[in-house]
Amino acid sequence: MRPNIDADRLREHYRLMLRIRAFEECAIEGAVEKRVLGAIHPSIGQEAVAAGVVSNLRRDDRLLSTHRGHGHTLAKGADPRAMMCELFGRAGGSCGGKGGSMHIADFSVGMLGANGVVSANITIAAGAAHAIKLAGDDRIVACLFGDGAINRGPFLEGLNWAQVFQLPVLFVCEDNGWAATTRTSTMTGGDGAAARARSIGLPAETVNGNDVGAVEEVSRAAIARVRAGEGPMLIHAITFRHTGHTSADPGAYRPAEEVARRIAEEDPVAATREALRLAGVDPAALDADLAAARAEMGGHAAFAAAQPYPDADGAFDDVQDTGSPREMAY
Ligand SMILES: Cc1ncc(C[n+]2csc(CCOP(=O)(O)OP(=O)(O)O)c2C)c(N)n1
Repeated sequence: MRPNIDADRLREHYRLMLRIRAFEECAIEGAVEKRVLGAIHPSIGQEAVAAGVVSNLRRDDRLLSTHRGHGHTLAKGADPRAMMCELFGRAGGSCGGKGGSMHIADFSVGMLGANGVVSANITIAAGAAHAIKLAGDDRIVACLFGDGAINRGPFLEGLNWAQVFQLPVLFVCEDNGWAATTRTSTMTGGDGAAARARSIGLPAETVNGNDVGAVEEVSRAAIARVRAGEGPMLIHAITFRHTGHTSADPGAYRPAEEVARRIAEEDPVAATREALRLAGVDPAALDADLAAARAEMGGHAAFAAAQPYPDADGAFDDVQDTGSPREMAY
């Protein structure tokens, strides 16, 4: 852990990472009980990226996330109770219970959407950043995506557009080494995300994505630069997800000994706890943080499970209406 961060700030990150992990553990329990339907993509092991990048954004900054976006969304300040209701498909959910895990948006905190279409959030981020540039204020956009996303077209299109128009957007490649069941290095030419960004003129930095202090240091500098109008940047954060691709995926395609070793050596929550202990924080207080996170998220899950499903009359509210093809033909 880098010594760039004081114990109070590190404790804030620790608590946020515990809350993210507890949220997902409760969501997984809900999925096992078949009360959360649809895929849950846990970000367990990747919490330091959410904490180190997203918690340094302003509330009015914009955020675009992926199919693995609970941590990013919580770090942006979205209401965890509404998020849990959304996962449970209940009234009171962030999107009225009609979106689920992969489609959470909460415009009140600048969270423009999780996205199940790999890489699509990158071009949306460029569009949102262009809107901010036209508005002429100093908000910025942060867009997080996986390493698999860099092998799709919108990565080049979005980064190129942002670079050409010098847009206020911070791209963050959250590199867990896998794209679903495929080891990403086996399908990626060249040196990957940072090299590709630099090839079109975007400054890029690679960072240990399991070290929340390191992520914070790099992202604070990047956010300041982007906010100052100096154009887009990319952060390549190397991390590791503990679970298979979804909560229903045992991940049998990954070598068990590699998974066990990386969890033992790289878990950001354990590393942060150890850094706090070395800084003199009483381990009992750190245990209390964990208990508080679990109690909070368990309470939200119990609340969500007791809520009614959305009213059928509202099924067509808040959906795009382009008219029926029959009407348009006449
Ligand atoms: C356009 C598109 N193609 C394929 C998929 C199926 N799919 C879902 S997640 C995923 C892998 C994404 O890998 P990565 O971007 O590295 O994110 P990770 O799941 O590792 O966090 C794929 C191929 C999809 N959702 N969208």
